[in-house]
Amino acid sequence: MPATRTCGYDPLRKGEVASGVGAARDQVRLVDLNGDNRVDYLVLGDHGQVRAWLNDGPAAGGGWAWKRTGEVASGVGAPRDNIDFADLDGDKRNDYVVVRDNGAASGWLNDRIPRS
Ligand SMILES: [Ca+2]
Ligand SMILES: [Ca+2]
Repeated sequence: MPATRTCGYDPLRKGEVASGVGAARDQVRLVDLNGDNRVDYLVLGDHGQVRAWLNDGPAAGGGWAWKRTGEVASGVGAPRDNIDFADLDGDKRNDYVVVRDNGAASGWLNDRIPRS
């Protein structure tokens, strides 16, 4: 039986792309950190610290390949809920952004994470 389509999307033949690392859903972000056009898997801590797994694409033996990089941001004193990611300088690497409760935003450029 063919897999069900959803609004024009075909289901991935690879199925699950990440099995998780023990973090809760509200800690996980999918963001392209290294500018290779593949979203990477991020886990944010309570104080805005970020651990990352870079997306290496489909694995040869099935499933998806992720390269653990460890902590890529130690946080800047803002809670997880205030952290966002956006490419501020146009280099295709998403940068670290804190959006405060009054709507003001501050950014930290991402210039250390190598492309795969
Ligand atoms: Ca990436
Ligand atoms: Ca950037």
